[in-house]
Amino acid sequence: MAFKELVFSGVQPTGNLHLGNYLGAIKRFVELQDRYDCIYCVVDLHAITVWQDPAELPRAIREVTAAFIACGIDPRKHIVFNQSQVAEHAELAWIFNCVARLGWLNRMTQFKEKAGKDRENASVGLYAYPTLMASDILVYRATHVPVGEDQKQHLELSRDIAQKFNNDFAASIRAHGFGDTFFPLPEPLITGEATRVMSLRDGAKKMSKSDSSDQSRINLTDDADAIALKIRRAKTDPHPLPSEEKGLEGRPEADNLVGIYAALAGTSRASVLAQYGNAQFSTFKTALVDLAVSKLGPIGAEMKRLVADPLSIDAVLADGAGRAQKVAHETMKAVKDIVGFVRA
Ligand code: AQP
Repeated sequence: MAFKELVFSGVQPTGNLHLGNYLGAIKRFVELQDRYDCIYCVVDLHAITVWQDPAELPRAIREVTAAFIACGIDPRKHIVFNQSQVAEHAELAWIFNCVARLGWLNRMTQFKEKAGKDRENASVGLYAYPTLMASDILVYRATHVPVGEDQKQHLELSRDIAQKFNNDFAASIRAHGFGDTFFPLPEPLITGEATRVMSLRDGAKKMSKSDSSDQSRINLTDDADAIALKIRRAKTDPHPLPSEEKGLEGRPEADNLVGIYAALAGTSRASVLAQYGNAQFSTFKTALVDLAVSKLGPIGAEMKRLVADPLSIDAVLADGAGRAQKVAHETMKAVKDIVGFVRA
């Protein structure tokens, strides 16, 4: 069956939105708006899989919404909302909990990383995170999902869940007139030069909101001085930049900074190296500071302006949630029929 092309993606309101979230996800969301209908979600149900202070969470939800808008997402043409306002996400997630297999979830590396050694003390929600993510996407029967590299495994699981639901319920799907398949197999969109931005302090670690060192990441709300300081202090190696991409192999910090430059400038690593090959890091970092400040400065300023008016942000979220809920509700009616529930 041919599905209408639709983009869905989400960002957790867990504080400290950073350059990785921007280059790996939000910047890509903006670019896709011209080609697709898009639904962009502040995934607050995902956020509480680890402890969130109830006094802080509303601010974090509004800050991600502000980031979406400040980066250029148009909430009138597309849909922007927070997940907890559309109950169908959690409803479909339960059904997917009964479709997904324990063995599949046991393979998820993000759970292993986040639960760490204290696995027994991790929330059930953290373990079941990927089934909720599948439901976020599939409750809209979305076909394309822009994400950073770290979400690839979860996307593959979403495809497995969609496939198993389609297979398990094939007869019922046909009997209810939905053709041969009910859910599309959503395609990950993981492209560009910054699909995995690394920590500025350690080229082997992903740049992350939860890293205890603020020096490891550039926050979208950092001012010019903070951006400059963090880039100047970023870990490097003693050699000048290579003039070809091959020369970045085995040099994770150099590769990271060149990738960040390329993604911010909208160009490729190769063309950055054509310009800065053989340059010392001091020269390259000065150019990177100028570029980062010119691209991120206006975003940070606009985010601050938007979060100062929480009522306007809440109105955007309420409007988006209303429109999202209409689509999600239709999907859930069909899913209930397919599964065999009795409904009014
Ligand atoms: N370092 C990164 N490079 C490229 N893309 C990234 N993303 C996250 N980190 C990087 C992408 O940003 C989107 C939103 O991510 P998220 O906030 O929902 O959760 P996450 O992937 O768990 O991000 P963090 O920053 O690492 O958060 P914490 O520390 O809370 O776990 C996703 O598309 C993600 O791929």
